[in-house]
Amino acid sequence: MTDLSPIDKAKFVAAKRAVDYVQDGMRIGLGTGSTAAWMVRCLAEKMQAEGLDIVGVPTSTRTADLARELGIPVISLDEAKWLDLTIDGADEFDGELNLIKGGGGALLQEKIVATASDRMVVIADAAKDVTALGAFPLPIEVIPFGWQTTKALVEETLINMDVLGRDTSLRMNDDTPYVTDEGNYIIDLHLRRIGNARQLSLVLNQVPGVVENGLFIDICDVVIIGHGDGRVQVR
Ligand code: ABF
Repeated sequence: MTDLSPIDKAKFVAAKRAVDYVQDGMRIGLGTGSTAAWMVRCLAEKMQAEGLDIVGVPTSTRTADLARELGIPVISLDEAKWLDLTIDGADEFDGELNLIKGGGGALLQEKIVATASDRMVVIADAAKDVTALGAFPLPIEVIPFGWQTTKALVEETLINMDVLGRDTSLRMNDDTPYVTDEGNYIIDLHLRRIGNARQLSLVLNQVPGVVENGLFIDICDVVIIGHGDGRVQVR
């Protein structure tokens, strides 16, 4: 791994440290994103090297494809019923280990899987460490029906919220709306700084048409921070 760029080394070392939490017999939530992809690779290696009897519940079709390709047994969340551990990435994490997730468009399955786990371990490069959430646009998942009305209602809601910015944008995939694994759309909220993430998360999910938001409040138990020089911190 000496030929990795600093950012890839940071992601790799965090991912590798995270699989130390995996024990024989575990049911594991498998996250989405480039850092989580490193974790899936490290997990497959550990499973083979130690002959671990584990199963994975993926948080996206692309993670499911990678896990199967690497020989990790994949089952659905309903088959697993409950998970011992979920390891996933994040776009931002703050001092209380609250997160913004969803840059990869998988926030809904990620939040369901993380919540259905005894423990959630986040793996992230040091650039994701922030004093206040919000510099990264907050993704919300909305149903396609009446999405423009939903977007307008969300913007109205933001007027009374403790945020600096209030612009919103429909996430596009070239010239068509990005569509999630569940067939929904993503609206990104360009808030710049979120004063009260807990309150915002509750309020957003009350807006008709909003399925879920990318604020993970009181869900993450541990953050493993990777640095470009190979250092790892556990918080
Ligand atoms: C996923 O990890 C997403 O929720 C989040 O956007 C992404 C971070 O991606 P990366 O690890 O590629 O920076 O869980």
